[in-house]
Amino acid sequence: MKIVGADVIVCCPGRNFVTLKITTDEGVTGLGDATLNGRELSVASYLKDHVCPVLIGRDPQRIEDTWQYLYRGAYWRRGPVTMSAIGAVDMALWDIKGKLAGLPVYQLLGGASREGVMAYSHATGRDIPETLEAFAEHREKGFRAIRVQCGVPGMKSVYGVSKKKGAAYEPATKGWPEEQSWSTEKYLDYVPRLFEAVREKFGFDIHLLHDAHHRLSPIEAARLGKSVEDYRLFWLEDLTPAENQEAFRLIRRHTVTPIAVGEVLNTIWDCKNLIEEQLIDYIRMTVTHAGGITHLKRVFDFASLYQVRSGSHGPSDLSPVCLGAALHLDLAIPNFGVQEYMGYHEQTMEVFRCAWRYEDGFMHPGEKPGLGVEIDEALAAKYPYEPAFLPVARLEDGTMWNW
Ligand code: CS2
Ligand code: MG
Repeated sequence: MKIVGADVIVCCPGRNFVTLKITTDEGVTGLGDATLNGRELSVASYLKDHVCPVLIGRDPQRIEDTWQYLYRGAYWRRGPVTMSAIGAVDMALWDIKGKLAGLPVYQLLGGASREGVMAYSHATGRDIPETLEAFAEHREKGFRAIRVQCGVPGMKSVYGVSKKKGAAYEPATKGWPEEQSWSTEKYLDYVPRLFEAVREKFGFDIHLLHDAHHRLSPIEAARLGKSVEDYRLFWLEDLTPAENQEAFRLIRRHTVTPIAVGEVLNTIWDCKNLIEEQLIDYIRMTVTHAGGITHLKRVFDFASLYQVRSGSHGPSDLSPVCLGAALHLDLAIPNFGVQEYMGYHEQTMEVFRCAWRYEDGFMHPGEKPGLGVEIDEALAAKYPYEPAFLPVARLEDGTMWNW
């Protein structure tokens, strides 16, 4: 069997997505997500100009060999662009493998290890009352795990909070990077009150998550983790930038609040110390940005040795193909933790037809052979790419900060 086609589909049904479609000489096709928010065209070019040409003629069944060929063969290693391109190829080849076997991919990964995949959604508000309202709505939808993010008095905008009440949160803005101002002091003084209000109103039955989005120093992260221990969070995410994995030793010394890291990481090397020193409790890497199912399963298997569980990134800026692939992994691995599920724009769900489903707090990839997601290419063509950038953040004195 040979690969005869590898096409990159860039479209914008509600937001930009990059999808790779691989076609075999027997007419079997596979899809992979290659979306990197704010840098979509970089991955599209990496695929079109450097990867797709060398896929033609290869045996699509040789998934591991293709992964090693693309990882070692590039010479230049790691990074979100390279690993997203490899991730898309890997997803598409697993999709083909499943279709050839007539099995959903999770069956090829060892079968189901649970009945369903617990999902968490996003409850956001411009203030605490609005966030509590959103929390109640998500509880009504059956979510057993809900992330809370809310505006902070004295700050014009805060990560994770949409500008209009009830509007879906989309960080990327068309045209030019939005400059946002950040005050750690205002944030640290305020956010514990958010968790206190949620626990006071809704109790402790629902898992409570929060994303600090790389904003704190290690000692500030330790202080936050310690100050919210009574609210028993499921996790605090991205407390501090994780390039320096040792920074988490300091945080770990001061708090028992569980820690999640990883959505901006893309190889096992980026999280090896975090896992083997048990500095984190959940690894957030995602199928697209972490080199596909083949590599992410390697990361999760390594993490299982240290009782670190998965918590894959699943925002609306990763395509339904990525979510489908994530759900196959989530269902099969022994150390599953939780799956992020923000939901998608209506136009997105018209272009991508999915076998995966959400029901009463849990998700399932479905039983269709392969990944179970298809793309309507004619409809996708009606939504051309629209340049969009993620915001940048500055401290109130103008110092560049981590968005
Ligand atoms: C966030 C993401 O979902 C999350 O945990 O960190 O929404 C992140 O901000 C976006 O994926 C960036 O494109
Ligand atoms: Mg995050």
